[in-house]
Amino acid sequence: MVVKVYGPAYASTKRVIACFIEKEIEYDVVDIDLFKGENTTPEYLNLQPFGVLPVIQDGDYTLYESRAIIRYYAEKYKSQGTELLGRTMEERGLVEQWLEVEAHNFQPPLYDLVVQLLFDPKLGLIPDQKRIKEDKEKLARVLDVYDQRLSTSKFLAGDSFSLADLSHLPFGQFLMTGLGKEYMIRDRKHVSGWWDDISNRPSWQKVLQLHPPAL
Ligand SMILES: N[C@@H](CCC(=O)N[C@@H](CS)C(=O)NCC(=O)O)C(=O)O
Repeated sequence: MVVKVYGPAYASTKRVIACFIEKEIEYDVVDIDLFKGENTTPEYLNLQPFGVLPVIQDGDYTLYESRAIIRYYAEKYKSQGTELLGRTMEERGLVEQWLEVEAHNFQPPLYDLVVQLLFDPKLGLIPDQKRIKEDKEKLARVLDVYDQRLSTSKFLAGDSFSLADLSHLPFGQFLMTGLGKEYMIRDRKHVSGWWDDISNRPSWQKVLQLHPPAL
């Protein structure tokens, strides 16, 4: 059964697609254009009642929330493709810890920067400079913690690449390209080396090549 994934042009969906490629899971995409409101049609809301991307359909099984989806598939296909959940209970705990840090510390200020600096101007809205400054300060503090962690650990959860690292790719990519704030990564030696390791993986390069960003 080929899994259907909605909205490949958007960052949160790319988290899921990177996981599919690492786990060698076949998928088909359904394009959704947020700027045309295609996430607010009754058909889409029937699949994802909060109207955000992504959602997947696997036969008659429907699942939304990108991190729930990647956890589900990493567990379901544990022995296929790259092991992404850690090899021991302790590694699994660290994978979960850093997935939570990504969701609650890393992504929120970065998501807001993307909205303020990329989405809002496209909708004719004026970015809030005070919020942008606060977001950059918050993100800098988070990245300082990462730099410390990555000075003693090759990847966030230990010696091997895991969902914890993968989950940072879609929004980390905005720092490098869309937002032009690559200095936030490059000014931190260990974060910079880690970023090169994870973003040069064939899976992420394939995501970027197959699914160009909406903005
Ligand atoms: N927690 C959700 C968040 C998803 C999310 O924010 N998706 C964005 C695209 S990257 C979206 O659909 N935004 C449309 C909106 O907020 O109206 C997940 O990880 O699946």
